[in-house]
Amino acid sequence: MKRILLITLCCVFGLMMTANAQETTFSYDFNDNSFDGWMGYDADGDGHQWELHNSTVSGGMDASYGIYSSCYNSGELTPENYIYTDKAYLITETSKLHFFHCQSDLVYYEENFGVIVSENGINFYVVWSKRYTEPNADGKWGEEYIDLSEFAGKNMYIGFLHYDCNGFTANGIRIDNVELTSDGVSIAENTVSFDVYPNPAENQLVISSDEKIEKVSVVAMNGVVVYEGVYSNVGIDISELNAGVYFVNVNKGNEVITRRFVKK
Ligand SMILES: [Ca+2]
Ligand SMILES: [Ca+2]
Repeated sequence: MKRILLITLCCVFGLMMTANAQETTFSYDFNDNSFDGWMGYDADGDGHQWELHNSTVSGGMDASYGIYSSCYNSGELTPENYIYTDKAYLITETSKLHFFHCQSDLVYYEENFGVIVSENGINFYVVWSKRYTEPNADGKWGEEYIDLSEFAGKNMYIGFLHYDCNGFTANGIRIDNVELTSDGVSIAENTVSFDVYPNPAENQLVISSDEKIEKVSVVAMNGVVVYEGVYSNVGIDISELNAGVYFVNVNKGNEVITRRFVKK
């Protein structure tokens, strides 16, 4: 009964969102401990879904929240857990889904998960999947860029599926810092000679450019502007920022060019 209700809700949502679904990018670090922008579906019906965690074993990659789906919870589970955007995004020829992933246990590591897409928010297709055959080294996260260009011109719901694994050999999968990028919108084209270094950076972020930079801003993944001002050649002091992914925006005429960096 629950399942039927959820699918009906998705239908309504899908129709509502089609009319104004023209956004081409998003980014989520989940550090606000919120599923805003996402929907979940417990297809195996065991009551366990994707959750927000911030513990050292099941939390996000930046010592804060990430999303987590378990294979074990007081007993072995066989998850089929969906999480996906609550609206469809317009996919372009350059659209990529960028994210990080890590197993929650170095012994029970045999997770299987995939990237899913759907045109209607009901029928999802796995466009990429990964089965861990060995754990990521302790503390290291895998990083993926999934090419979505085959869906260019379509509005797609995008998400993750944790499936085809169990609590006898796996414990849970962690995902964090999920972004949909599309060149020319969120990530500038590579022809522009402008870059930031070092990357990752800890204290000082330097911008290299063949033109004088006038105005610069640094934006966190949740959209909050953490620095705005004129740029001096010594760089931007980022020592007070929390660890995570940020974007540097530089104004060039009427254009805003963006680069991404990681704060250690
Ligand atoms: Ca996070
Ligand atoms: Ca489940």
